[in-house]
Amino acid sequence: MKGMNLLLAGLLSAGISWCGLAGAAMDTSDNWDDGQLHGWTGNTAWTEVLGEATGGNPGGYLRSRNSSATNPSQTIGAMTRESRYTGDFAAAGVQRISVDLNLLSGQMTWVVLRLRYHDATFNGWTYQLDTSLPVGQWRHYEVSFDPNWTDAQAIAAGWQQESSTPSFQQTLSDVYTTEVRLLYPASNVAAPPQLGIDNFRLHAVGAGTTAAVPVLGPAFLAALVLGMAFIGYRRLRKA
Ligand SMILES: [Ca+2]
Repeated sequence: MKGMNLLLAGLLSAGISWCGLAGAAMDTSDNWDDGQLHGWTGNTAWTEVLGEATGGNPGGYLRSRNSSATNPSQTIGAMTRESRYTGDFAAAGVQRISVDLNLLSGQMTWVVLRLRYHDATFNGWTYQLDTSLPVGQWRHYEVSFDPNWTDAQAIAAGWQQESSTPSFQQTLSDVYTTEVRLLYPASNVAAPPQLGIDNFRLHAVGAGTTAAVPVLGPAFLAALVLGMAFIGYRRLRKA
């Protein structure tokens, strides 16, 4: 029983470490080098994302495309509702977002970064990343901002407010989805484009550091839990 308590204590302390890391101001990112989606989905009901193991910038990447023959929104893209990409950006110290994009095929009208507010009843704020991507080439984008900006400051910096969306500051205090959205022209409906996405990153500033912090992936966290469990087991053997 004592041994079991030690084992539980090991697992519990691993859990506490995990929570502590998740709560700190730190970067989060995906490079999709393992070909997995990591919680990203198509940006609408008519799109899907695929994890590609090669062809990224470098390694794996996320491929977005239409999932059905008809797509009334004429957009493709990817979004995430993962807690590490949503919630209170001011509290998390998020002040920059970067991403690599590649128009794999087809044509485009524009591609934006979109941060939606609170839940599905609201829209969000968008930032236009580009209106013309070269086909088959990776291009890097960085967007810096202050989550506490007034609307006037956000608009002056290039952000646009959609309908049914509160202020920039309120939106960034409760982000529902983080999204990359590409609109394509009506002339492209018969042969819709595909978009490659790689190295998506939220840069957090906080705890007195502006340096990028390595992202702790599921494998690291699993190893951490296993390690703590092993320590608990060793204590059990010695007890
Ligand atoms: Ca990659």
